[in-house]
Amino acid sequence: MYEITRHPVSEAVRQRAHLTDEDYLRLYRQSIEQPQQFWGEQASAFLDWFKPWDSVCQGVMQQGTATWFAGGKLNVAYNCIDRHLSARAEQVAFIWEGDEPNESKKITYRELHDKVCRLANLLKSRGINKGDRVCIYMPMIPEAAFAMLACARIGAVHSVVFGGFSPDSLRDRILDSDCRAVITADEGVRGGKRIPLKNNVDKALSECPKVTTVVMVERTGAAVGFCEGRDLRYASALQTVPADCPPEWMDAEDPLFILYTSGSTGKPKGVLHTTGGYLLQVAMTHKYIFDYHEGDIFWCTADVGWVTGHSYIVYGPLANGAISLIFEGVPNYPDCSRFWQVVDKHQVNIFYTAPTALRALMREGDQPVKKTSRQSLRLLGTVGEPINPEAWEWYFNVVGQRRCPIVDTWWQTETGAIMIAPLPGATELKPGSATRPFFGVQPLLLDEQGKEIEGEGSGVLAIRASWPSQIRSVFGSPQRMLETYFSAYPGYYFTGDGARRDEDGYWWITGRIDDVINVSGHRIGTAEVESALVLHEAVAEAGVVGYPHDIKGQGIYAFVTLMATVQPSDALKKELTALVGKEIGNFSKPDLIQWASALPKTRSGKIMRRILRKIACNELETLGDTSTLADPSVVDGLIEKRLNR
Ligand code: 6R9
Repeated sequence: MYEITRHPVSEAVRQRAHLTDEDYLRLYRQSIEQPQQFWGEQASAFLDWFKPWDSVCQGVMQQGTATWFAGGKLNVAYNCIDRHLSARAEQVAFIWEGDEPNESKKITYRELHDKVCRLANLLKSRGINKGDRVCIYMPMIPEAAFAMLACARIGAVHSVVFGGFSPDSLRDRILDSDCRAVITADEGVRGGKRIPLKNNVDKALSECPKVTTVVMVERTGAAVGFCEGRDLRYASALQTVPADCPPEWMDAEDPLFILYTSGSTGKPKGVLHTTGGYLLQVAMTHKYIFDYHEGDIFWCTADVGWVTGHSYIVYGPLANGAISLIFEGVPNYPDCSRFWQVVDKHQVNIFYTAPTALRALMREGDQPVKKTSRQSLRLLGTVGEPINPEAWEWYFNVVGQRRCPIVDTWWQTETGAIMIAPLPGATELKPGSATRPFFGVQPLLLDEQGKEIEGEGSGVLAIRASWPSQIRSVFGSPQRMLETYFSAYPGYYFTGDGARRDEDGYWWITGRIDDVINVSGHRIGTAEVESALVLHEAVAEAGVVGYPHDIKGQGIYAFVTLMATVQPSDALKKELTALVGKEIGNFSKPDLIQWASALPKTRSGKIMRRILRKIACNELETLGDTSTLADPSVVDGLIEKRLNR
């Protein structure tokens, strides 16, 4: 067992922080005991409203009817841009650092306003109106954020699809949310490689007849297909529309965006977020958890294709008038000093990344870090998966020079904003623990029967009551939201994560307990990978599970049964790996493929993933009861040929 060292709040951090421990305890109590008053006050303090709300919070979470600030009118782009213009028109909103170290630029709030208004007008001129869906498939360039804000300005609902997704995945998402327009780039650039985004869009759109507009940013100038009448070149098209675009006043409960995420069953779900509650919670968590102060330079390394990029590159920081850094590249290009060189170059104060990146960099030793200064850093954050205490201590000691508190932030696409995390000026840190709940968040532990576990213990992590930025629906299927999140443990929101609460009431998230694998912070449903594998004519059946991986957190382990007439070969393994890449995206390719003469099944024919998981994790002592299997001898064969020992 790794000895956990406690890290008390240092005097310097406490002095500067917005909130002390007394503040936290007082405000947390108020947020639970008088939520209407608490959130009403916060909503007035953090956001500008065109019209006040009728009620702060109404409805019943577990029936899918919770609303926040209903009747209130506001606009997200107005709150993120226009209202800052009087005081900070010339202040930088975004710093962009390109893939190559010699490429960067700054965008002021005034420029941001101009770009967003023009793009909004361009979308309107193409018949995109309030409530219409727009797909954004972009590399990490400022135009990705402009596109999101332009949609928000006119009340269009954006659906950002991560640029690593394949044409087929892109097509499925465009069709599921019935998008009318796509905003993309000719190519993306990442780690010195090109990503053919426009070609992917063209492939996807061959089966999406309702998309009548494609706006293409020219990132590299590559020769790509161009469909007259449908496609527009971003830079020249923006010149044809006016720079003035009044914001559409939205109800607090009008949709803001859809973001697809993987679950244990079925195809990815379009998680729907709305306007007022979402913006409030991302703004508040950004200010208090990252202890953001005026003028601080904030860098979240996530991609805007994931929820972390939505909430902490774009919406949270801009709602607070912050300076937010957008990075196009990767941690190890041109070399593994890049993150820290960017920190020095732009004098970053707050840095937020994923444990998988830290583990990969840690393996390269301290030298690439130590050759940089990092004196500007004041606070560090992590998100996406559990952080092991060793990586935490390395982050703290080497990267942060023992000066910077680390905020380990637990949350999900469905929660919209951070739910469990320390407040830097208030919370004593324990490496590996996300510590305590944010205001208004009531986590609890349940046992397998759904009974609440009091005090110390381990179980299923659930949430008791609604919070402002919670998921409102699964796009197109409100019923699916109820089934996925509110039926497993009636009365509560079910997170899909396991957790432990320690003697101090601190929360330790132990990872997914459902059939979701977390690979380098990317959520992947085992069912999605299995569906991709069985598309191959040589494959009879596939069972996919996660196993511990030193760098990625979890790797993907596929057990594959071939058709009787097919001979296994390494060439076939390569084909299967490529097929998954093509069907979903390269980030979901299996790390290990084991040929299986058969899969362990119950007598009713269900694959026993529990047993596959034990074999993949090399945990043979705890294999459990195999007597209920249709053919228990199958297991011995799989154990004998297992690939992870
Ligand atoms: C924000 C984001 C959500 C899943 C979540 C959990 C894991 C996220 C974590 C963490 C331990 C943390 N997760 N943050 N596990 N400690 N600080 O990542 O959203 O992509 O939807 O993933 O990620 O398993 O359920 P999303």
